[in-house]
Amino acid sequence: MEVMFYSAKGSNSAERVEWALNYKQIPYQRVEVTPEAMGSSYLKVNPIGFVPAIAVDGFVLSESMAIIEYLEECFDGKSLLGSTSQERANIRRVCEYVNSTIHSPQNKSVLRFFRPELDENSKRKLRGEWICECLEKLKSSICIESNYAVGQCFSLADIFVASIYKKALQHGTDEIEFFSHHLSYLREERQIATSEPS
Ligand SMILES: N[C@@H](CCC(=O)N[C@@H](CS)C(=O)NCC(=O)O)C(=O)O
Repeated sequence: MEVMFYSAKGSNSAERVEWALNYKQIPYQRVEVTPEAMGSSYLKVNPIGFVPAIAVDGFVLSESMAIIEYLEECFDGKSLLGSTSQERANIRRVCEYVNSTIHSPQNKSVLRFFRPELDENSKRKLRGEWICECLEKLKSSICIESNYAVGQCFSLADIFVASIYKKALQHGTDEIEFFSHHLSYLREERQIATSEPS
């Protein structure tokens, strides 16, 4: 199957999909969407104008969670969604929290809409603080059975949590020991480390 992967520099949601593609060893062609294309030519791919999107043999799909669930169904390779119904539900719980509650409010366009008075530095600071405040609340319900976020295996929950934590650090926040430890743990395992987008 031919997979086109539409991404943009610094996109946290696209990083999740790229990590999943790499981990599952699915070959793909990466298309870099420029800021100019995002509001013009790229709208033919995703009319909402957000990355990521993929096209699999011409079937176009956006939304990182939907994309990764589709990859899980259509491609062989290691599962990222656990092995029992409870594990899958728990993984989706964590991903949903990261995707909806943490990521969405700190999206550039959202802040531009709600807080147009803020300069770029203030927005960056606010974004980092929001991510950290939410991550603090997540701590008590992940990494319970092992150092992985859910259960005893690497999953999509690890990808979502590690990626959003890295975004907080990029915004200049102080490290949170719990999440730095989680990230280091993932990076100790070769297949996970090599699949993490740089
Ligand atoms: N829920 C979407 C979120 C996608 C999203 O927010 N993408 C960001 C980059 S991480 C974007 O394209 N933002 C453009 C903008 O805010 O104008 C997903 O999971 O794919």
